Amino acid sequence: VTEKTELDITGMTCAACSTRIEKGLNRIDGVIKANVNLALEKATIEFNGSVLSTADIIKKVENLGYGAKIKE
Ligand code: 9UX
Repeated sequence: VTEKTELDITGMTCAACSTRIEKGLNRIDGVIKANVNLALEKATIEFNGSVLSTADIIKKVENLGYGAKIKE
């Protein structure tokens, strides 16, 4: 099942930050497409919901050193 989630990202201060997060997320099994917008401090992720959850994605972002929460 393809799911889509939008996250608010904190802690990004330069363009390489957003690239790091994008690459880190795109490397994970089950992530179909991750896009990180530095200016909007937002990440959009398409993923296979039977492989991983939004919580797993948030953990990955946190492990990379940034903050993430589900966009309200
Ligand atoms: Mo830029 Mo971000 O030098 O973790 S890559 S601040």
